[in-house]
Amino acid sequence: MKEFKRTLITTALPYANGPVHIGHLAGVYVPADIYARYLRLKGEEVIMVGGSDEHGVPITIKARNEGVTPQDIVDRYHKIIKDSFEEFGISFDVYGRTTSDTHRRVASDFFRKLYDKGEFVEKTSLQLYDEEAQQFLADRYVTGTCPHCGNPGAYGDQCESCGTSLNATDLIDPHSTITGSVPVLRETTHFYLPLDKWQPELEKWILEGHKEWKSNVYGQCKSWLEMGLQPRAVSRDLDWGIPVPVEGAEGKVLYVWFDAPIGYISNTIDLVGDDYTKWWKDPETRMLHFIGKDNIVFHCIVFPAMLMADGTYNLPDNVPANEFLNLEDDKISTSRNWAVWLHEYLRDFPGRQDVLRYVLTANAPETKDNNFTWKDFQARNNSELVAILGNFVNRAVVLTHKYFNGELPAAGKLEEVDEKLIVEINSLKDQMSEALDTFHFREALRLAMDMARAGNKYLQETEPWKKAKTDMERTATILNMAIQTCASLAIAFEPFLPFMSAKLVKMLGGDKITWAMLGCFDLVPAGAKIGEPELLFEKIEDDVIEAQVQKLLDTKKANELKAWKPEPVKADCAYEDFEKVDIRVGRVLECSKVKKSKKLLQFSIDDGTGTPRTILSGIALSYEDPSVLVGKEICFIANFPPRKMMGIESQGMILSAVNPDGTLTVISPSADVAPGAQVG
Ligand code: B3M
Ligand code: ZN
Repeated sequence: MKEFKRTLITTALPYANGPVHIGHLAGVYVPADIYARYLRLKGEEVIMVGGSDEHGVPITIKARNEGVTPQDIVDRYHKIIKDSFEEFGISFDVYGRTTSDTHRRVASDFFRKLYDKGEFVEKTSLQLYDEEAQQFLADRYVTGTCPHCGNPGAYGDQCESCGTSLNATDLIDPHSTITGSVPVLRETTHFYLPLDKWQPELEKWILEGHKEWKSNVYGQCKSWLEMGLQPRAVSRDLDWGIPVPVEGAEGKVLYVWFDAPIGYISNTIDLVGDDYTKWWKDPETRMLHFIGKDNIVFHCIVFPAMLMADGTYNLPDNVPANEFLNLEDDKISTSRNWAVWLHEYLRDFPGRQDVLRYVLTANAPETKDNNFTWKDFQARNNSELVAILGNFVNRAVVLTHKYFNGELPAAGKLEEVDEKLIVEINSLKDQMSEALDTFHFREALRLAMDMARAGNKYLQETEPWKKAKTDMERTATILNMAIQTCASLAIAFEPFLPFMSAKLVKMLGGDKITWAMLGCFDLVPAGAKIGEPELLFEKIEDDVIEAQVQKLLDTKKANELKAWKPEPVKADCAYEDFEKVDIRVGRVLECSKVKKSKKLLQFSIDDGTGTPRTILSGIALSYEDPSVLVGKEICFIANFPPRKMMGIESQGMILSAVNPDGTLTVISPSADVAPGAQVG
């Protein structure tokens, strides 16, 4: 493997048109942060560069919908996103934004250089144009009927009903979402990056040179290359973005995917000034892009082609892209509000950033899509963080206080069990390093937890609480070993749980930690004052989890309601036919579940005749407690022929409404009515 002097880590720039959620954290920012922290612990030269992506059409649409400017939108969300990352300990060296002056200049210069070198081709095509608004319409600004499924609300780039990707010009009956007018086709000229020109070089670089890339990344690149690359437009007719720095191109801006990756460069410049060349152009620097799978083509093909066209930059050494994280078995979706938003998590679980970092890493979608559930979150907190890691550290610290007043005793002669612990921690360390070096963070975290398990096993085997009755010298050695193990855990977990690690380092009276120290059993000197025992993690109770699950159920319900449409009206029914049906009001005298039936409720109804009427109704699933219906007035059909079900004769049918979620609600008159009254 090639040796490098330093590492430049970049993380995908999230669009500043909404807050960030657990999917972002799990897929990109936590893995990048783990890696950056690990390299720093190893004493390597590293910077981690991030920022907000503040251009693009969705931002202008949001602004238009809210009646504010795009700048207002990105100012608002840039702050929310930046704060969330800070709160979660994502250790950016710089977190910039693509509306900064530096970025405008750098992106503009980048484009201009390629233009001057003749790296673009100009092509004229027909695009939809809104004559009333006097502007070209980005795909998202056009709606119409999907030619595939007939959905009347399809967008110019995609039909959300059948999932087909579309061209705005494919839509039947297109409308501008700005003015509602019917767009016309007009010619426009754009700058294209001829990716086909770079195809041979890209093939050689990726397919031959980077066989070690993750299979999901390599595979996606391979299939793009096999399809054959086409020139890509890198300018747009829009008024939000970086102006195309070419005479005669007024009204055109750089395509958001052209300027966004240049944000990595401009944010580096904001951090280190002219020294950025060391990070971007010195072949002894290696560059890593942490991204989600939907960004692979841009980071492995488009941006590298841009860098090749410039000719002075390094190409990424690796792009460890992750798959997606689902939430409770459903795709995370901003528009459906199906997400755990970081700012909301922080409000609901203050001070528990590490717990989420832990769970997201343990379930990281490294090789396939993965799932976050609140039950699993609770289980991992309670039975791993609390019961294994927290418990071990707590026992070691409490016992040191109990038997040695919190002053670390010196270790005496080591026994076999002690040597075994040292060997085990060091072997786990080696395995961890290997996993971290190859971006297998789930595996590395599991190994770190195995260190805590080894600590617990050690205490179980050596039983210092028993030894203390007879042999204080041996007790001293055991507790020294246990506290040294705590110090190793503080290091092993630092990349994953930085808040816990800092707390633990402080508790042990430590200062600076390094990866090299991990596994050394002399980190805490004899005589050191160990801090008061403090719980590192606390149990999460059922009601807290239930509240989160309920919140999601409410969201699901609200979404169903939003998506719900009433059934189409049935074919005409003659009045004479309707007249045949005898609908009455009755009062419920008794109502209970029919034994051995999931669906049936048995009603006894006062129908005004003086003899109670029995009616069976298949609505039990909608009434957990049928007694709530007793005393209520309901409507029923009185002249259906009697029918036997489960051995009971039903004399009619209760009327109920079908709700959007499929549950049923019985129909009641809006005021008291005499039982037996006819409805019609
Ligand atoms: N903003 C897309 C995304 O957030 C885009 C990434 C840019 S990275 C240069 O998924
Ligand atoms: Zn469709």
